[in-house]
Amino acid sequence: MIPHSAQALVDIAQPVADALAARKPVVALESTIITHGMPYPQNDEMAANVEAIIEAEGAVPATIAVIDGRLKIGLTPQERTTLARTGEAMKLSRADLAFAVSQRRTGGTTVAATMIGAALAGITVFATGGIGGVHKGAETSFDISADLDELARTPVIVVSAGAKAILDIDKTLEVLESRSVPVVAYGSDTMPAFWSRRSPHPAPLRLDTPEAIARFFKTRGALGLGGGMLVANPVPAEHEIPADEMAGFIAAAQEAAEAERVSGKAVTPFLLERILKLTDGRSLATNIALVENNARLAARIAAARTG
Ligand code: PSU
Ligand code: MN
Repeated sequence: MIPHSAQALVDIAQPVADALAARKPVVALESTIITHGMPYPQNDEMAANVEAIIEAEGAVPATIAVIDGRLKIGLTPQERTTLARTGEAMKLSRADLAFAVSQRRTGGTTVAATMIGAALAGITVFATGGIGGVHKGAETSFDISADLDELARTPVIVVSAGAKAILDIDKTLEVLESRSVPVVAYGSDTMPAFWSRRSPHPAPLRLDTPEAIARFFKTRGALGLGGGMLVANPVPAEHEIPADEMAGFIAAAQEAAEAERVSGKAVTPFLLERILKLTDGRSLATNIALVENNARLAARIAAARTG
């Protein structure tokens, strides 16, 4: 499956290789959420729980990361815990994935870089929390995540809880539309906003079953349309923080980022950490619940693709 030129650089964990060879469902998972999205030990617990949920659904999890210059498709529990504890991991997107491999570095892969790893290995379904997108104030900062370009070019289904509410959701949807990325809300007419089930934005497309999502993706491939697609799965009601409650915390975090002139890759981790503090950890509990919810749906989509 792996292109010849990449074979010497990539390690596919045995359970993942076996599942791919037997055409069993596999779900890719990102690792920036582990290295830069949550504190230790919650990051490690979250990653272990998410893998267990995927296994309970009958699929094989493949957490993707770069460890000592090896592009890993699937981590052992020990590798995962080591990654969760290290304070020195890079945050890797398309621009720096090969840098980390060539310099024998260690890093968490963002949505963009995880899509690249998944596609190299032949994995087409990927679960995460929230994608990167167009930041508030992007008209002056130009801060637009490389995740959006990756969704346009790499054929992987990304299951998320929408765009993080720290982003400008309107502008994020506009860019996705310009880049011809399908955005499918799962069982909802409105776009979810990560910690909240609803946003004021109507969903571009809606589907209500994993089978329908799998069929949509297959049809895109059959028509030669290429590229990925974004599934937006609302957080379960019992874990949500309503948008009007989150708005104040997000605005405060945003102001702090501007005051401290945070820029580039540091913006998303800074905002997430600040919001965690402002909400007394409540945002983290919701973040964990929504990733678990996305893992479950992703496993069902992966099963529908192979079934
Ligand atoms: N959502 C989270 N936590 C995270 C991220 C998203 O709840 O850590 C990460 C993802 O890896 C995403 C990245 O791809 O943030 C986007 O970063 P940037 O905005 O710098 O592209
Ligand atoms: Mn950015």
